[in-house]
Amino acid sequence: MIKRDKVVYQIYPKSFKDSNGDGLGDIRGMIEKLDYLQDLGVDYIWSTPFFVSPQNDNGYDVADYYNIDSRYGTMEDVEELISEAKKRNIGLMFDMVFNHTSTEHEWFKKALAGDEKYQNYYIFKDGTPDKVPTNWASKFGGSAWEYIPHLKKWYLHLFDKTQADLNWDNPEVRDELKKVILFWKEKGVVGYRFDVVNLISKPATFEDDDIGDGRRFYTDGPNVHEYLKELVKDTGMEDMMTVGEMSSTSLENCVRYSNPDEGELAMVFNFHHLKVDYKNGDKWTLQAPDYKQLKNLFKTWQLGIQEGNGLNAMFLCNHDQPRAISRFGNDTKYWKESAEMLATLIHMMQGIPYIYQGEELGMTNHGYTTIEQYRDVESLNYYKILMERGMTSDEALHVLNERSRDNGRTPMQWNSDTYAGFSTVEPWIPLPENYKTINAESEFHDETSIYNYYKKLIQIRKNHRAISYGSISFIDNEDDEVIVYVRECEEERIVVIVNLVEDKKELILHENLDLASKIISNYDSNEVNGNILSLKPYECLVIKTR
Ligand code: TEU
Repeated sequence: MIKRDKVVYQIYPKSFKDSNGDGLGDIRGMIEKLDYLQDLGVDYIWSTPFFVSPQNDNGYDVADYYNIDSRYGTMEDVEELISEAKKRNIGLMFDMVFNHTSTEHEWFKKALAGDEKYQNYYIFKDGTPDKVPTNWASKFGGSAWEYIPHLKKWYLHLFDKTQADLNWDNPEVRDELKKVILFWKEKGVVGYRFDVVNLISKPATFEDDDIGDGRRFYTDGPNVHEYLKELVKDTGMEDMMTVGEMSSTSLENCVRYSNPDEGELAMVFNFHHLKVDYKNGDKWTLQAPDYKQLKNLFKTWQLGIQEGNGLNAMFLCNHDQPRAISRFGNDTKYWKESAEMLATLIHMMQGIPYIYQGEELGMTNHGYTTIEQYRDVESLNYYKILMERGMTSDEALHVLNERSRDNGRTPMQWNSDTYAGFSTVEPWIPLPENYKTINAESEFHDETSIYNYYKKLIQIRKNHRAISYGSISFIDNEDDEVIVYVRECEEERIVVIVNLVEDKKELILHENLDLASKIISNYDSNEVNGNILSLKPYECLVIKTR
């Protein structure tokens, strides 16, 4: 059973710390910063992949699951990272990209060479270049199929064409992937994040999608639960720290994925709350965040997962998302208040909180102004697609500035030195200008910093059973932009009040709150007059009532 007083820190190695002066983050850089993470108080590190890869998708295009890409370091470095982290009571979770491999993987190369055994490791369809098997779209733009003339076959790639989808219906594929899990388990890895794992089970027949982009056919597919149960059982992962990235999933499926009685995963990431600023559900059509929808989604998923005895992985940032403070807060006028409000919202809810590197510092979006600054394959594809749809370059760059995954991939801001202390040379991706003021060194010893606020939140989770193990219920109020929820266990009851926006609010209280029992707030003083709580911009308040 997963201990629920734990917190996970996500590292994107390429942007975390460069130890050898090549402008790329690496594993030795991660080792250098373990003391920082120990001070923050996190219990696990989820590292995104550093396996052998051509880096078309920064490592999510794996060419060898058993070896370390030399850009990041060596196997000895990884073994040292695992052992040094363990000395600091930090467990390592590795990122398993099992929906697809790189087309540079030896399996795919053998398939291209005509080896039918390995062609059945992937999803190939006989055909002619003029007739694509289905009209499905790649999530990175364009068709989800690529034609191989010398084989007279198409292969499926839900992401980039250099990321070929694996055929999970083939037991040989499932056995290969179990061996990968066992290899890293033997090395001391204590958990796994499974990349888009709810996409692994494809339909028996492939047909056009006349109402969508094809995702309804392969998302939470026909055998996904069976395959997950088999993978977990055959590798003994039942009690490990496992989390599934569930793309476009449903609450019902997430209960099944994460209810311990099902024998699948320990917890799930869902993304519905990170689409409230997608107009008509389209990532590349901007709209202001719909806070009413955000509030309702958190309530629905918190209560639904609780009802089903599942477990949410709670997060607002990761390597695929813009920085939450720029997206949902105010990263200038209310930089500190909004960063701390968003952190409180997430960390006081039911589930396991995930901190993405730099989030604890209040790192913001990049503010790029030219396409040459971008690196992400998805962003570069959509720059072209948006202009093909009729946008000017400036209009497309404005959309990228809001939506690009590169917003979360700028180098970690360690100090105000040149290159932010991330590297001694120009990093692989440009830094935002604000690293001179937003950095770990300027916050580490400042008791009032965002960094030290995160430290307090992590300790609150460990010191208050109502937060780690308590139930959750929501107190409805008439304001769509104020969330009030209650965390409760036998020993204590804690009320969490969050003003999601910059407007001041007057909240009618349904009970007396004794500010002397305040646990934390992002403001030094809070104003209660009778049964009215006056909320300042982005004000949050966590208060014990029993
Ligand atoms: O992401 C899945 C995915 O769909 C994300 O790319 C995200 O939902 C999308 O960019 C939103 O537009 C996982 C990894 O986290 C991501 O980094 C990989 O690029 C992707 O899978 C393919 O492995």
